[in-house]
Amino acid sequence: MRAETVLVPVVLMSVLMSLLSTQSARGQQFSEETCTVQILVPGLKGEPGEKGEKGAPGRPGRLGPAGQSGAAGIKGQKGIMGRYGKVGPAGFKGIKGDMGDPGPQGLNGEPGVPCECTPMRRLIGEMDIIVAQLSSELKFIKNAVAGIKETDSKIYLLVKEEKRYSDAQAHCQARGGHLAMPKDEGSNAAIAAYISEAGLSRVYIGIHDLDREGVFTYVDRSPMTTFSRWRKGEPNNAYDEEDCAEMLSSGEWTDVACQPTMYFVCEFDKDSI
Ligand SMILES: [Ca+2]
Ligand SMILES: [Ca+2]
Repeated sequence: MRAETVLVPVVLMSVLMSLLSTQSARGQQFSEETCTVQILVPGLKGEPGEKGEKGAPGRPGRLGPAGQSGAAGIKGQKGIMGRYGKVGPAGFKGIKGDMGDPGPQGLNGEPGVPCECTPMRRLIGEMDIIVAQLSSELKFIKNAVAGIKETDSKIYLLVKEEKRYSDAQAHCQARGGHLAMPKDEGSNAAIAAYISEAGLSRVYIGIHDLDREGVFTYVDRSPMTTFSRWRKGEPNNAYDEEDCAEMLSSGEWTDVACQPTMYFVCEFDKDSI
């Protein structure tokens, strides 16, 4: 290569010189000098160089294609038994089986003693009465649980059982009280509110003139003094038969007959409970 690079300008110079000499000789008849052409021959091949150092590692090649599936392996040994599964849901109840055959007849019993029926009947009758009383007590307690009304010194209980006046008073007395006796505005208002809140219009209260017509007293026979809430035109002893009293939801009193049944209000002293 280096020999060729050096040779090119030499060739160009030779050709140029040749042309100039040809130009200057134009006019003359063919120059006595003939054109000369130099022929360049490359040198001999040099000795091989020393071996170079080892190059840097090449870049990783591309990902090769997936290999073919391997042959099936040999079947493994049987595994150990797994754990118990969870308990399943309860099954449906089965249908009732057929009734069994009747058993053999039993032996005859011992002869009975003669029946003393009269005392037994009396005992049963007494038990019936006790059961009835207990039922009545239970009803009373249910009423009491349903709600009572109280002032500083009294407890009032509205009994939602329709009774005649005398039976109502007996009912209250059997439980340590008596029909309500409003003796001042506070107690009268409390009873009236009780009636009104219960959605009732009238109840028996403990006032009557059974002992002496026209002279009303409280059911415990205490006299009426300064307080009263008679409705206008009452008491009027209508039909000459009104000896008991009721309270309206307004708190007013009227005298009424004692035989009709209606709800009533019992009164209990807090001191005696
Ligand atoms: Ca009367
Ligand atoms: Ca009346």
